[in-house]
Amino acid sequence: MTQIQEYFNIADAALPEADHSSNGRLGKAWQRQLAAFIEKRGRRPRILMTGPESKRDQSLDKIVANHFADLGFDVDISPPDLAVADLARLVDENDDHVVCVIGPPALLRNKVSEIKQALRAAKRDNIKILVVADASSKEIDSIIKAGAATVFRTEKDIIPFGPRLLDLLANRPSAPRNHDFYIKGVLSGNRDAVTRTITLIESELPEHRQLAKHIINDLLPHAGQAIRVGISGVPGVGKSSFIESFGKFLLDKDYRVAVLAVDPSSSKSGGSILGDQTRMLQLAREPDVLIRPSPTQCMLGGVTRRTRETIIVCEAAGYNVILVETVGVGQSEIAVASMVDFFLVLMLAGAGDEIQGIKKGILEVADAIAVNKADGDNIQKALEAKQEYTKAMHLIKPSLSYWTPPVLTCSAHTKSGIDDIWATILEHRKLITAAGEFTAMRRKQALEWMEALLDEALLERFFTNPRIKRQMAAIMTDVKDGILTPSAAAHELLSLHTKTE
Ligand SMILES: Nc1nc2c(ncn2[C@@H]2O[C@H](COP(=O)(O)OP(=O)(O)OP(=O)(O)O)[C@@H](O)[C@H]2O)c(=O)[nH]1
Ligand SMILES: [Mg+2]
Repeated sequence: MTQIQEYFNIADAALPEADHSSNGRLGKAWQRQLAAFIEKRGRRPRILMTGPESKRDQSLDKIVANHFADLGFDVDISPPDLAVADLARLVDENDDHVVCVIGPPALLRNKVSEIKQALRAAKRDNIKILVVADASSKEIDSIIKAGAATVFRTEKDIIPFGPRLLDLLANRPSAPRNHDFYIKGVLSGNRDAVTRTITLIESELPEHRQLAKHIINDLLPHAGQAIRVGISGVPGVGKSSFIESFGKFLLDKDYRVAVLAVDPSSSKSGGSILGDQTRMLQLAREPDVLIRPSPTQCMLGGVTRRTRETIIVCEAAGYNVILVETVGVGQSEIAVASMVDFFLVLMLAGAGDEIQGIKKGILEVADAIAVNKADGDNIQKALEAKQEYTKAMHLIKPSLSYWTPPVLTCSAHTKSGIDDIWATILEHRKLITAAGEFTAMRRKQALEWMEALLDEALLERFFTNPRIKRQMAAIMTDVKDGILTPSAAAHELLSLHTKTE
């Protein structure tokens, strides 16, 4: 499904000779119900996956997460062994609609019952618990008795269950719609108000967007004090593990840390597996840390607006270091680099740039590079990689005359090098401030923010234009059938947009 189809909710089936292989499993009925859900609530259904043990089968987690993403859900994955009380808090903070527990059947009855109690204690007994377990009928009975709404024997049973899932979703009890509730709450650092404001920012409902816009305007004067750090690198380089160690290091220095995860990867159905929290066990428990993975949804360019606004909210709430994790493949890292003060790129030893899939563009925006996993047998290789990257960085013209991005080594596991990285970030801030360029940098970012808002607003105007909405599917079909050339079609759509009724 293309982004445009998704935006207009045009199923492949609506287009003749469509290739159904990509999302053939999703029935039309499900697509309609999902679209109705999104239209009503302003966002996709969001599910929190968890399990009873640290050694839980992570590959099964991934498979199940993918099934839910295929169904159009946004999927959060909790750290393993998270205390149930923290889990109940996470449900609220991520604004999940439902919980899914995966694991060996023998452990599930107790786990489900504990989660049930914790949700009740958190006044969220409206949240239903789904279970995926290869259980016998007897075990299923006991898991249901313990409080599960339904048990899927295998992950394959989830998709056929489809539309009935929507009946199992519960909303967070609604907050007052008044803007004072949010402003006062955020400014006093109230997590409930902070996370609710972020949900408003992520919502596609016009009334939510309107409210969010006013809130952001009023919070802006209270924001801007934090150190904003972007952390990028290819999947598996250790970004989340690094954030876990780095975040802990910052907490020990009495900083309050907000972690935002921007992940542009989304499945064909538009659902996505959100920056998973499995590697942030310690941080997820800390009261002075806020971790918020953000769904990308379908709105083109939306990531930028939402992340910037979320940064403002976190700063106004008193978080003074903001860490933004983004995958270094695609465009998101460039967007993130333009909204942070310091952009750190993590690298692996023993792999050239090409192998790592890192583009030159990402090195151009890096303020420092850190070769991660410099531990055990890998230390020597990491030091060699450090030399290679140092050479490579000399070929790139630095954006600031007084700052040559250094190449460091670190280990998220042993925590070596973490302090050097923080010292580097502080040094950068000191130099850029001394050069009188810090304010200029933030102003430039404000300009880029305005441009991003403009892009988004223009796209939105176009896509929400009723004439375009009416004609889009037919015009797409004509292009597919070769009746209309792509440029004629684009021209026709644009002229529909500018035409006055
Ligand atoms: N030896 C070693 N392994 C590490 C280190 N940091 C991360 N890892 C391992 O690398 C794997 C990937 O770590 P993540 O933190 O999930 O990596 P990520 O970059 O966040 O991955 P994505 O979110 O999928 O893009 C895990 O198995 C980690 O345990 C490190 O410093 N040393
Ligand atoms: Mg990660």
